[in-house]
Amino acid sequence: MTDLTRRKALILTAGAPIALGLATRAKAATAEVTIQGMAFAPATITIAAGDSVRWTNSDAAPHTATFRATGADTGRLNRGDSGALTFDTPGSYEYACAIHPSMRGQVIVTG
Ligand SMILES: [Cu+2]
Repeated sequence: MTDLTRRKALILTAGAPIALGLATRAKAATAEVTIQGMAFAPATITIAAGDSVRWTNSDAAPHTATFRATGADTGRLNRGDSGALTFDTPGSYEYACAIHPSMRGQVIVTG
């Protein structure tokens, strides 16, 4: 083995854990919820820990996705606006529109 070859082998070994870490992170997904007709669709969405949910408002009325228990909030979404939140901890999270409290949804985060 020449010095150059040995050096390359060491670099490849050292790089492997970094590559695995990137692959794990690349799996994180974003699930889509549409807000239309004064309702969240789907009303219940299931994601994996580390994933995000993006809400997009298709109504003329402004809406939010507000999680009272955790304080997470998309803020006010006007027509055409989107807001995303990331969920790192498994659990069941209920939310509502802060402007129209009868509009309710749920995010289920699996481990
Ligand atoms: Cu609303």
